Order: sequence, then C-alpha cells, then structure tokens
Amino acid sequence: MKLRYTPTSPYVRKVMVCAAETGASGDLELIPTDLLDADSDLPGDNPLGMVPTLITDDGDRLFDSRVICEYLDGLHDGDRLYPSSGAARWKALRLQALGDGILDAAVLCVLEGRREPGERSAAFVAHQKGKIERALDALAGEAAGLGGRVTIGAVTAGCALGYLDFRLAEDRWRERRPALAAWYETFSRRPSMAASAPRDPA
Ligand SMILES: N[C@@H](CCC(=O)N[C@@H](CS)C(=O)NCC(=O)O)C(=O)O
Repeated sequence: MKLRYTPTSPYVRKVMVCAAETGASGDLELIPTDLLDADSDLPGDNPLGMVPTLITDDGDRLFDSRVICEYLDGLHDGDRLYPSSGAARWKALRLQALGDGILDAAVLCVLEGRREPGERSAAFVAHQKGKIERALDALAGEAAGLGGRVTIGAVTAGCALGYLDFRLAEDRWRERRPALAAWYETFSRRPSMAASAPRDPA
C-alpha cells in the first residue's frame, strides 16, 4: 500500500497511529506529497487534492483519514479500533467526529494565521476557537471513558490534542481539564503516538 502524506498533517498522523496499532506500518510505502505544487499528480489519486490518500494493493484510491483508518482496521485480526456494532461503535465514531472537528477548526485557525496580517479575521479565528473550546469541554466530560480498549475515538482525540500542543499551545487546553490532560499524558506515551509526534521539518 502507498500512503501519500505530509509530515505534519494531523489527519495523516491518525492514519500512522492506526497503522501502528493494527500492525500495518510495515506494509505502508510513504510517498511525500507537496500540497503547494501546482503540477502535483495528487489530484489523479484524490480529486480533492488532499492528504492522507491511500493507494491500496488492489489499486483503489482511498481518502479521507476516516475511510483509510477503517480500511486498515479491516486488515487485521486483533481488537478493532472501530467496534463493529452497538453503543461502543457509536461512542467511538462520535469521539472521532469530535476530534476531527477540533482538528478542522484548529487547521483553519493555523491557515488564517498564515495570511497577510491585514487579511486575517479575528472574528473568524474566535469562531473557530469557540468550537475548539466547547469540543474540549465535551471531551473532558468523557475523559473517564477514553481509557481502556483503544478505539478510533481515542486515536483521534489523541491526535487532536497533540495538534493543539503543536500549533496552538498558547491556548493551553489543559487548563481546567485535568482529567483529560492525565488521560493524554498516558495515551501519548503509546509507541504509536510517540513515534508519530509532529515536529516541524528542520
Ligand atoms: N477530512 C480530511 C481532512 C484532510 C486535510 O484537511 N488534509 C490537509 C492537510 S492537513 C490537506 O490535504 N490540505 C490540502 C488542501 O486542502 O488543498 C481527512 O480526515 O483526511
């Protein structure tokens, strides 16, 4: 399988964590992809021009991270990251949506911050940060239920919190959320998380 990626994408990190948790890391050939290259062949694999994009051994093109993670989860015989049915499944998917929502809002804040100073909208950033704060409060309310068997919900929440540390550390998400911080402290030490921690290229 080939994974088109950029090194600091939190959505790519979700896939890398799932690959490690399901034993698929060694089957992934990593293809660095320049999202700013106007001549990139990425749209040939993904019309949306986004990473992560997976090219399976059968030649299928899969995106986005949710689809790729569930695909990888179908390739192994261990405990599923995506519970197959019932309340456990909906909880995992809901937590995934919460984590992805934090990521979507955080990425928008980061991109807004990269615009020319005169073009930035403080109101837009405040709107996105409101989403992040509310979603963090919701996650904090579920901190006790994040432990135990690893699911896509925990993976996505972990990647979202890691991205906040990486790009929006000044907002100090841990304040007022000690139980969530404690869960993340433990979860981020998993080999899958430690090996994929984001860092800016040298
Ligand atoms: N919902 C998508 C989001 C993926 C995404 O936003 N990827 C960004 C990189 S972090 C991207 O490819 N951006 C390029 C673009 O939007 O043109 C997923 O879960 O994979």
